[in-house]
This record gives sequence, structure tokens and C-alpha cells, in this order.
Amino acid sequence: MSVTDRTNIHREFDGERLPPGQRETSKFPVLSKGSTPEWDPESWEFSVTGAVENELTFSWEAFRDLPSETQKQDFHCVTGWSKFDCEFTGVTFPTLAERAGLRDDVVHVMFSALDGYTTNLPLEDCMRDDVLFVREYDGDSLPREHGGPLRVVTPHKYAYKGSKWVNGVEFLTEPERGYWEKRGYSNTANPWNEERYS
Ligand SMILES: Nc1nc2c(c(=O)[nH]1)N[C@H]1C(S)=C(S)[C@@H](COP(=O)(O)O)O[C@H]1N2
Ligand SMILES: [Mo]
Repeated sequence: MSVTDRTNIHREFDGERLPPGQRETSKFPVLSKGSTPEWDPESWEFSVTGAVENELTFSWEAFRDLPSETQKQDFHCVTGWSKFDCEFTGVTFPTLAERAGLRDDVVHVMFSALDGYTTNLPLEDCMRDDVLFVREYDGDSLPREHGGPLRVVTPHKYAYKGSKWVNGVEFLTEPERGYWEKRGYSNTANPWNEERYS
């Protein structure tokens, strides 16, 4: 199986591999606003809505059939830890966007999740091949506390921009703010600029 190494994206942001104010950990801490939600593979549904040509819904089986790839990425949490060399397998954001067909007036994206979490990003921050809908971590199903069955990773942003337990993507014609973005975390979240709080 081929693994694409995306641990060099810090160069795009003129930064070191370890962003300022971060320390490297070999552990993978769990950070959730509440408890880990239950999910049922039979009834799980993922929806793509908003300013698209085709609104889509996927069953777990159908989502698993989408073309996926494996990447090595670094993970930066706003609370100060970074984990290097995470192996994530999943579907790229552009792959999904292409299936839905974006209208010309899309500028922003809102992700939603089984635990009621939401997070937002400008479209251009999503249309990168390193923004993944992840279902495997280090070759195994994504652990439930880390967002299984499906989560988003955003290696160019602090990790709160990556929704665990994601089950919806909405394409927006105007910016909106998600759960932490309304509660004082930075809307832009660039780790190499230490955009932690707003
Ligand atoms: N659905 C959901 N996604 C979420 C969160 C959450 O509480 N709910 N927490 C966010 C935060 S603040 C961080 S730092 C990362 C943590 O991911 P981890 O628990 O796998 O380390 O998930 C992000 N995604
Ligand atoms: Mo976080």
C-alpha cells in the first residue's frame, strides 16, 4: 500500500515542522467536548447539502466504497501538543466535492457531527488533497474516541477544524462559525501563526 508523505506542508506556511509554542508528544490524547457518541453502521448516514448541483447521502457501505488514499500527516492541537507521522486513510475533500458538484457561489463549508459539534472553513482551505475524511488510523479502523467511524483531518490547521464523528458537510454562500469558533477559538487557526484565540 502506498503512503503519501504530507509531513512537509509546514514549508507552505514558512514554518518549522513543529509550529511555535507546540511540543511534540508520542501519545495521542483525546479531546472531545462531551462523550463519544454511539453509531450504528446500519443507520449511519452522511449528507452533503447546500449550494451544490446534487445533494448526496451515503450509507456507511457507500462511503467506504469511495476512492481513498493513505497519507502520513502531522496533527497539531490548539492546547499545545503535536503528534507527528499519523497514518490516515480516507477520502479527500475534493473527491467528495466533485461528486456533489459545487455551485459557483460557494465560499464556505460547515461540517457537522454525531455529537452536535460543528466547525467551519473557507472553501479554499477545504479544497486540498490533504483534507481527508478519515476512516482508518495506522491501518486499523479509526478508534471511536478519535472520531470513528469517520472524522476530518486538517493538517494545515489546529485540529479543532477537523470534526470527529462527521456526518454532514454543508456548502455555504456566506461564512458562518462553528462550535469553538463561536466560543473564542480562532476562526482561521493557522498553527504557524499561532492563531489560537480570537
Ligand atoms: N465532533 C467533534 N469533533 C471534534 C471535537 C469534538 O469535541 N467533537 N474536538 C475537536 C478538538 S478541540 C480537537 S483538539 C480534536 C481532537 O482530536 P482527538 O481527540 O482525536 O485528539 O478534535 C476536534 N474535533
Ligand atoms: Mo482542541
